[in-house]
Amino acid sequence: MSEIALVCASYSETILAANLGRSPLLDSLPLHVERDAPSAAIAYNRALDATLAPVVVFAHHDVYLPAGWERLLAARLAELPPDWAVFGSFGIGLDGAPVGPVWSSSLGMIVGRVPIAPVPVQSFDELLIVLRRASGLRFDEGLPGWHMYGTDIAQTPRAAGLGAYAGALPCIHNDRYHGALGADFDAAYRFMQRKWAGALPLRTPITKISRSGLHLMRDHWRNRRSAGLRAAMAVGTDHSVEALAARCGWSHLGP
Ligand SMILES: [Mn+2]
Repeated sequence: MSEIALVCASYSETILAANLGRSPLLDSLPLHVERDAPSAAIAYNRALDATLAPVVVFAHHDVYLPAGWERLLAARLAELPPDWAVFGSFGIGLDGAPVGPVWSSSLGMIVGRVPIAPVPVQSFDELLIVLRRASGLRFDEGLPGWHMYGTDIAQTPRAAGLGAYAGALPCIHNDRYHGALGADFDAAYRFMQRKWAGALPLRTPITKISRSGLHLMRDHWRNRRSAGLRAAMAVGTDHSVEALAARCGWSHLGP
């Protein structure tokens, strides 16, 4: 098991204990937790420096990895082309289609197409990102805050001739309903607009990064308009993660 390091940046021991902390693989694998980092990029680079394993799994504290997940991960990694640098449970394909599947508590459903083979992606949802250390890839500490790092970490290897893929690696994202995109989201958007000006437009799981930035305004407006509907779809975060996995048929994963 030492070929993978499991990493989490967490601001809440309660959320961590109720979700990622309940994952069965923690019986045989230590969890490396980064606390009090000023940004996701800094937290994840600190974790890269603090671990040695050739494969590093970065998971949100509100993610649950059902029994057998690590065997399925090994099977998915074995399917990847040799150019792979990053792999994720949920991403946006080059055609704009979502690739999964994962359960989302904030949406109350399983999201993402289920690919038969790994799919190249332009962005990842940050819920779960797998990085191959030998790629030399690191997170860009110029990116502020806790948004968009799943898009940046997909674009960086692609610009260097390496691969970013998503594939069928189910997990539970017990995320809470979010009403609005904040100023920190806008700051990340502006950073990505400048950094990837030559690659725009880029689709993320949340929005579209465009030269004009009109999509950010549109999504602020859509978010306000759909707030009630989305709140009604969310199932809340007080269900046990084992029960959510069972509802999805994911109590025991296997290749
Ligand atoms: Mn999350």
